Amino acid sequence: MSPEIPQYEARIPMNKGALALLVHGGTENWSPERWKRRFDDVCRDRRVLLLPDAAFDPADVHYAAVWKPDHGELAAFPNLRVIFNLGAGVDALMADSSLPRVPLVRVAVEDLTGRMTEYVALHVLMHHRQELYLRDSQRRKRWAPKFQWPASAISVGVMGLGTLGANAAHALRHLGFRVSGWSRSQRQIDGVECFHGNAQLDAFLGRTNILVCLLPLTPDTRQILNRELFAKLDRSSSIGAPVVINAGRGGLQDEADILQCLDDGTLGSASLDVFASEPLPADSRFWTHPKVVLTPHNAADTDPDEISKYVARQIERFEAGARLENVVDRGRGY
Ligand code: NDP
Ligand code: OXD
Repeated sequence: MSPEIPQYEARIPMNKGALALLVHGGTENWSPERWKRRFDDVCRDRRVLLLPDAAFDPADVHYAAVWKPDHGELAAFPNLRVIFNLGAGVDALMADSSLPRVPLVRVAVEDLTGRMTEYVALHVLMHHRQELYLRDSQRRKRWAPKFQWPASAISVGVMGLGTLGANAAHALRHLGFRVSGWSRSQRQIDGVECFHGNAQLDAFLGRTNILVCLLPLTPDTRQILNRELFAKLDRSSSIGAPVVINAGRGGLQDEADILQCLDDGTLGSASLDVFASEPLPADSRFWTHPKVVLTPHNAADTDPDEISKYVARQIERFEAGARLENVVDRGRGY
């Protein structure tokens, strides 16, 4: 946590400040009414205000649970104590220069972590087991098996060894892959070769055949997935041209570079869950590119049941004087 943001002491006695819900998503999972029902269930002795419709006094709001609120929306609450982001990534909030200087808590729960690990395992295995080739063969009614190498012949490199990356790295290790990881600060994970910082990035890339990106989007990581980086990946394994899997944020990738690198063979294939512009525009080449496996930003869905309980528990702890968990360090941006 950056020094200028106080880790508030609970003030006792404390009246039950209201919880404002600001959810702008649009997809089924982000239905504001669904979130409101969940929060009503788990915050029974507290007013849960679904904005923008609720009639309320902004001064009553002590907590806000949000997903992609409009810039300036949170600044309207003079007595706000904690902001709870309803997802793991806080890049949308960090882009709001009027964001109140109160603790910002992000999601880090087993449910979300497990879902992301499923996505990573699925997509690493898909490329490793040559599924693009096999599905194409099936469509063409072509019985043409190819040599299949073992997992131990492939090095998977995970960029970002936080809550999600570390868990995915463990699972890949159990599947038999050689696994390495890259983070900002030094990490130690059993069975995973850990690299950190810009000085060790090239060494990490040079031993990676399948690159999995689970970084947060910050000024330091924007467009880090670009041609220069792809050219440093190892092409000498059985899989041949390296593979990129990005489930972090679209802003982490240079999309023109990815398309060109797939076309000229710098990359063999890619799985992309996130894009610079979402929903992905209908005229994007990613939709139909034969080397791309595309998913609509649902690698790890946020489950309203789990996350509303997580937020309610954190509020209880906070009001009992305990420290909040998973507070974003605004200096680092994640
Ligand atoms: P964490 O904050 O737990 O981990 C982030 C990791 O990235 C840390 O290991 C951190 O290093 C590393 N990192 C950050 N900046 C740098 C840098 N400049 N250089 C090297 N390493 C860096 O995040 P989570 O694992 O919980 O989530 C990661 C991201 O996944 C989220 O920010 C979000 O964007 C995305 N996400 C996507 C979802 C989807 O459905 N597609 C769902 C959920 C999340 P260090 O360990 O040293 O701090
Ligand atoms: C998240 C997401 O950040 O769903 O949690 O993208």
